[in-house]
Amino acid sequence: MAQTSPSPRRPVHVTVTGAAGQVGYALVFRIASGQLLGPNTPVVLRMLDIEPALPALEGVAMELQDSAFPLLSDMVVTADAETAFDGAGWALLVGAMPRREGMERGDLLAANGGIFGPQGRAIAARAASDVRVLVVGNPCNTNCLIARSNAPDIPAERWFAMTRLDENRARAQLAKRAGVPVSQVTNMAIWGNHSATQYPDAFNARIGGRPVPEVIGDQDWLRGEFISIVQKRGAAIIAARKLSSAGSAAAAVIDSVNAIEGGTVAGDWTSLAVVSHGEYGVPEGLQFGFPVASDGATWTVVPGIEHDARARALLKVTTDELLQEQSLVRELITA
Ligand code: NAX
Repeated sequence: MAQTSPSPRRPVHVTVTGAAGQVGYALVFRIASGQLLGPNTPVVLRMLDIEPALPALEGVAMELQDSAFPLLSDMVVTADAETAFDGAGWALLVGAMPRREGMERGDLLAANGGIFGPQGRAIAARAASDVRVLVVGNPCNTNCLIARSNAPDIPAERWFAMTRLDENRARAQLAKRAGVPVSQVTNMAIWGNHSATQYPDAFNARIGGRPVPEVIGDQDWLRGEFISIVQKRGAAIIAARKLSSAGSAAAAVIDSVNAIEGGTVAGDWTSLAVVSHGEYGVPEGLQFGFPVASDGATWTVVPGIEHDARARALLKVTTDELLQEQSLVRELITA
């Protein structure tokens, strides 16, 4: 009897903005090879960048073609946001306005608001009805808040900003200090803003199932140098590479989407900045880095994590920074 092969799955459209940039370059090959959505899901890559970057982006598309990825069913290269988000099941918002010399924080936020507000509206107008959005471009928490508020018909639960790179950096530092493989480090949460005020919480993390402070006895290091290394790791990469993190950022995008779609391991969590519903006293509506557990269909902020007075003070610093960012872009937030 002739064997019938299973009908091929319909491709998922994945939009990457800023696709001609360095994170984009590291990311699109991983998406096309199946690492974002798995080995059975074909993808259509929809790559957006600004007009002057399109020739370079065409070159990236040529390289993707030359890679002959079996799962890459089509590509779109465009400078038009509505075209880019057409039918998107995942929107990975990487492109952003970088901080230029002499630019005030408010100017940077406003310039990015000019990108993320229209992109939010374009996603609402054109993306698939089940679209999910991960914002990477900085300042990613507030950019995500702006985009989300410009797409009020898309449930707030579908919007994420990336704190997973910080988590991965933290896990790697703890593993190195304890002399164990990084896979032994679990329950590592990044709280708050993806910025130098973030709180990487080693006190609730685990190594081989044991609380980190039991394994790494040096509490001063956990409270001091560890936090500072993680908070400043992005700057250390720039100092060494003269370019910001790109390969590790792309890896963290893959990890973030895999955790959301594939679920987190029971008892563990992933770090994601998600909409606050007031958990842990964080003001409602902020896009705040929390420990998140996912079953692949829905996610929740992990409840019941204890913080001592020092941790609470650090959480207040990062919360205040996000509130300040929010107040600087108040007029760009429409809902
Ligand atoms: P690049 O400057 O290499 O690339 C950015 C790309 O975005 C450029 O090709 C640019 O033309 C494009 N772009 C600018 N405005 C755009 C618009 N309106 N629509 C579409 N594309 C637009 O930066 P790269 O190193 O790739 O970093 C990208 C963003 O990720 C930056 O904002 C960076 O700060 C942020 N990062 C965030 C991380 C996180 O953990 N959340 C880590 C990695 C990264 O530093």
